[in-house]
Amino acid sequence: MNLMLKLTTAAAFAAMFAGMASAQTVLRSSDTHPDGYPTVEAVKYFGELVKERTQGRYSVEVYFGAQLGQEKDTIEQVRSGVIDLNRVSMAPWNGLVPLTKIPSLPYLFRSADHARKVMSGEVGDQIAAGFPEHGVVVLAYYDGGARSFYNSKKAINAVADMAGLKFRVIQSDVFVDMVAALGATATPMPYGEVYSAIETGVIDGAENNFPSYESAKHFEVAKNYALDEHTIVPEVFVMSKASWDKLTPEDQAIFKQAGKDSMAKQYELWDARVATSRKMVEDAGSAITTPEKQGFIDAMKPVYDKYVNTPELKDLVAKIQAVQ
Ligand code: GTR
Repeated sequence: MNLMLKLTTAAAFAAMFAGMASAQTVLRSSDTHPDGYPTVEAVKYFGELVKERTQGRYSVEVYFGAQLGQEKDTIEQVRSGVIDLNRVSMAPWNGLVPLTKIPSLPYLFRSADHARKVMSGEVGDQIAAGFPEHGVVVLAYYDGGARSFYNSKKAINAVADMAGLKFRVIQSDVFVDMVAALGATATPMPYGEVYSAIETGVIDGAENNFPSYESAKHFEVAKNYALDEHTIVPEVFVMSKASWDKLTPEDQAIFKQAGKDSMAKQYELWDARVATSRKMVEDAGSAITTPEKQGFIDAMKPVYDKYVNTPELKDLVAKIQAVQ
């Protein structure tokens, strides 16, 4: 090799390594769900967009399957900046960000479409505005699907059948009160403990959408699934404010846009997964009932009286209901 060529090669390598050194900030993101679950895949897609649009300066590593802990713990981690990103349900934020209680209310959204429209519009922005003071910035809302009750004891055909049953709920007062209003008992508990709690009879069942009921294998221990569809709680994808504040305004815009773009992707994956999960649990022997819904809706009045208790909150509920 002649000297000139040697020098150019060395310079090229030096530039490459310098580039690599400054290139990648790998952001860590948590999710309770297993690999392949629509929320996990949507965040991976977000990561690809960010990587492409920042020319490789940022990338995202998704720690799925609760590798970094249960939701409540990972919420603390993202708030304090220990992790950069987190995809969780909106319900465990209910105790911190007051407005998140509203989309967690039973029978508020008429359909998945209604929830998607509301959350991607003005109401979604209004709710997102309450997060930064708790250490995070909202990048996206995803579809959390309709949640329904399932149990190991009996088929539920009407509200009266709920009496005396003990259900695990997500760690939120709204959920505890909702179950109490239905005549059952609520036990708040982390998601990862539900399977064995049902198996050992500590609780009779839980409530969730088809993809969670299927992927967490709860269908193996609680075969009676009642399609009461009491809530459609949005999922929320947040970034630690500590990590967000390190981004340039240009990069912040890239992250925001990538979050928005990942929403449509999640919706598409979600719809497909609801259908395959439902089929899977039916094939595995779950008995799905469609209980009389009006009874469930009527029973929720005390929950609305308790949580929609100011003119502002009443306005927000009315605004959500008015979205077509
Ligand atoms: C799922 C949701 C999770 C988690 C879980 C739960 O539907 O996607 O983020 O909140 O429910 O019930 O804990």
